Formats: sequence, structure tokens, C-alpha cells
Amino acid sequence: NHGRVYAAIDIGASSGRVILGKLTDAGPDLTTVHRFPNGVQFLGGALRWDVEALLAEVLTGLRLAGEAAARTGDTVASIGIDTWAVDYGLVDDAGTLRHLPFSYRDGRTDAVVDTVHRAVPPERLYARTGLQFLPFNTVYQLAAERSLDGVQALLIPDLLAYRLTGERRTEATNASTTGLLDAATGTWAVDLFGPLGLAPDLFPPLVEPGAVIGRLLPGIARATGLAEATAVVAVGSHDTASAVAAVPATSASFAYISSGTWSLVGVELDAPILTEESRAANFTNERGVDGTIRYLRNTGGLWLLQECLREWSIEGPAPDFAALLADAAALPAGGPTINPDDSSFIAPDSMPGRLVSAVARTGSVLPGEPAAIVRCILDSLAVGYARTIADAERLTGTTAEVIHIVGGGSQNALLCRLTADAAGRRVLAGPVEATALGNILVQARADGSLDGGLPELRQLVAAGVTPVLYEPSRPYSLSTVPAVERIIQ
Ligand code: ADP
Ligand code: LRH
Repeated sequence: NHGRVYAAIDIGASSGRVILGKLTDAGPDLTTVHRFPNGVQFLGGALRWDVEALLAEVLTGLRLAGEAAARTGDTVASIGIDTWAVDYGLVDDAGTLRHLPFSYRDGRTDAVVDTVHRAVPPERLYARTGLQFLPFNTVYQLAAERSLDGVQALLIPDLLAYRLTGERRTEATNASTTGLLDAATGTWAVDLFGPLGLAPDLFPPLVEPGAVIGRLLPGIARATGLAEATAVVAVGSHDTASAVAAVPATSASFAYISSGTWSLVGVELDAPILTEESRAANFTNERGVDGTIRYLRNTGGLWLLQECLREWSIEGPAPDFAALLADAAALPAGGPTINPDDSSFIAPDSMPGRLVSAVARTGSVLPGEPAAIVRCILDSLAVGYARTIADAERLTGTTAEVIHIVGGGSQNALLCRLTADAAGRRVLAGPVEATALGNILVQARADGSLDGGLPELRQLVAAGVTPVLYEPSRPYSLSTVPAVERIIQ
């Protein structure tokens, strides 16, 4: 398959990129052809995603991808799309969006969580779907919709794929974040739809990563300069599923942290754990590529930092991020921490003040200087990471020899070092673009350019990148990891 390259559309909550991937003897070779910002916006009285603007960026990126491929004599063989999870657009028969998709940060679901739990108790929801309780899981968002008559729900990557191909599918890894997928079988938990008042065909049919969703619509081919025959291939369309697929693990005994807007911290399993103990620890059983289970906890992430930086940029000149991190690193260990999972941090705005108040509620004092606030965030994330890995080990009866950190947070040396110290374990940081890599490798495999399972895909990633090693300053001991707090409903 010489000359075939693969375009990954990877859109996180804070930014999107279109990356071209080519397999070479030295490993996958990535070229970022387009980057664009993303973020929740207050539109039409709610927090939403401007998916029309995102689609325009996707088309720009695909045009640039086609041009870059042509310059090296290559052809874009296929396109894969991944984004953040749980959110969706409602489309009618004509394909028109009923409204711009809500963001999971919109607080409208608070009012319906109890209603959903009265229809299906949380114990039953967990036993069937294995999904960690988060107030914004799709199942609660759907309950907050005014009406679902005459529409289908397309998860964000599926919505973009529909706009490119005219084909409606639901990709399975992302479907596992809806709260409506059977964790054991990976098929819709049809018995839950009725009690929740949802039509059985609310979502389009499921497809697994590797399946061809469709080919480019003529108008899209014209707009991007790509051939109409270009396939849109299902990948781990949940960004975290693609990221975990590309963790450069060289042994089976590893924990991973996909560190970006959120932190997804856990291990990989062959089968879900659906016990009450697991539910109490608020661990999720999301589906990974090749039917694996991503047994993880969605814990607070760099959203806390993103929001502080945004706030400080509004109040004055934009802070120098590198200098701020250096100042935070110079502060002594043992400063105040917050619980990054506290639901009071989900909404945007006034983050520095909210952090100072959260520390005050614990009886400590967080100085208002940016460096102290940054240090508090990173200390809190690192302790949360260590605690979550210890919980994963306890619940699965395994031990992780090494912790892989991938995603944007893997570039934060202070966070990586604090994590190694808090967990008493070696941390291997990188690649930053694990999500795009996982997206591209699944496409390449579907195209017949490589074969093997996840261990083989990970070997390829490991061959092409050298993660940064952080040694812990003390050995691992379970007794030094703070206990889990019960945060479930
Ligand atoms: P998402 O996919 O959720 O949008 P990313 O994986 O792109 O998130 O990670 C974004 C985060 O990565 C930012 O919030 C920032 O904290 C961190 N980051 C990005 N670049 C750097 C850098 N050069 N140094 C340290 N941290 C960085
Ligand atoms: C990370 C992520 C995470 C979800 C959240 C909504 O981008 O997909 O896995 O829990 O966004």
C-alpha cells in the first residue's frame, strides 16, 4: 500500500487538528496540516458547540491534507474522525440539526438525574452499562431534551461523518459513553430504552472501529479536492479510545492517563467489572478498540488550568505559560489541594476564585497568585491520578509497572514529575498526539497496510516515539496514596 496516507480528524474540547499519517519503516510519520481552537460557547441561552464552525474547519483541514499528500505523491486513502464523548446532535429526516448540540458543561441535566434514576435505578444502569456516573452522560442529556420526536441522535463524530458521507452510524467506542450500551455485549441495552422513554432507533446502527462508514458526498469532494471514493472509516471515535489504542506500552502491565481537558485514568481489561464496589469507586467500563474494556475513571483535568489562563487573559495580558509553570515548579511540595472531581468545577468562568474558595472550605489557604493556583491544580491532579491508579489496581487485582501519560498534559513536565512522585511509579510521558495516532493506525489496519491487535499497534507507536521518563523520588506504597472519596449519587 505504498503512497497511501490517512487523515485523522481529532477534535478535543480545547482544540482540533487534522493530521496526516503515513507508515514508514521508522514508524508512523505524522504531519499536522491544520489546527483550530475549540471551546464551549454560550449560544441560544445554553452552553453549546458550534459544530457548523467545526465542520468548516474539518473541510479546510481535509483540503490541506489532500494538498500535502499530493506534494509527496501520496493519496489520502481514508479519513477517521474522533472527538470528545457523550454529546450529540439531533437530526431530522432531512438531515437538519434541530439545534446546535448542547455541551456536557451545560447544567440543564441537574434537574433530570433523579427522574432518570426513578425510571431505572443507578444500580441497574451500572450493572447493564458499566458507565461511571457523570451528570452529563448522554442518557441524562436526552432526558433533558424538550422532545425527541422525529429526530435521530448522532454523537459528534458520527454527526461529522454523516455530514461528510450522508451515512448515519453510531461508532461503538463512543456509544459506550451514552449510558445505553450493554457493557458485556457491546450492543444497545434495548431493555433500558423503553423505561427511559427513548425510541429503540433513536441512534443509528452500531459499527465497530475499522468499518467503512461511507464515501465522500460529491459536494464534500468538491469542497476539499479529495476523490469521491475517499472512505470515511470508523476509528475509536471516542478520542480516549483512540488515545488508549496508541499508548506506547511494551508490556501488558501498564496504567494509562490520557491527560487533556479531562484526565482519563485507568487500565485495559478484556471484560467489564460491573460490581457494586466498582460502581461505588465510580469506575467506568468504556469500550476500546478491538472490543477491549477501558476500565478507567474520568477525573478532573487541565480544564481547571485552561479556565484560569482564560480568566487571567481577560483580566490582563495573557500570562506566559512556560514562566508560570516554572514558578509553580519552584514552590514547595505539600501545598493545598482540591478534589478535581468536584462537580462545582464543571461549568466555565471564575475558576481562580472557585479554586481559592474550594481550598478555604477545607480550612486551608490558597494564595491568589497565579503560580500558587497552578501548583494547587497540578498537585491536585497528580494526587488524583495516583489515587485512581491505586483504586484501579485494587478493583482489578493487578499492579501497573509503569504509568503512561499521553495527550497535551504529557508535555507538562511538572505534572508528570508530581504524578511519578504521588504514585511512586515510573511515568513515561508521550506521545502528545496519541489520539491522532490511534485514529490513523486503525485506519491503516482497515486499509490492509498493517495487521495485528492492539499490542502490535502499540509496538509500532513505541518504535516511532521515545517517551520522556520521570523516575519517582520514592518507592510505591499503597498506604501513602490518599483514600478514594465517594462522589457517586
Ligand atoms: P483536549 O483533547 O481535551 O482538547 P489536549 O490533549 O489537546 O486536550 O490537551 C490540552 C492541554 O495540554 C492544555 O490544556 C494544556 O494544559 C496542555 N498543554 C498543551 N501544550 C502544552 C505545553 N507546551 N506545555 C505544557 N502543557 C501543555
Ligand atoms: C475527553 C473525553 C472524555 C469524556 C469527556 C466528555 O476528551 O472524551 O473521555 O469523558 O471528554
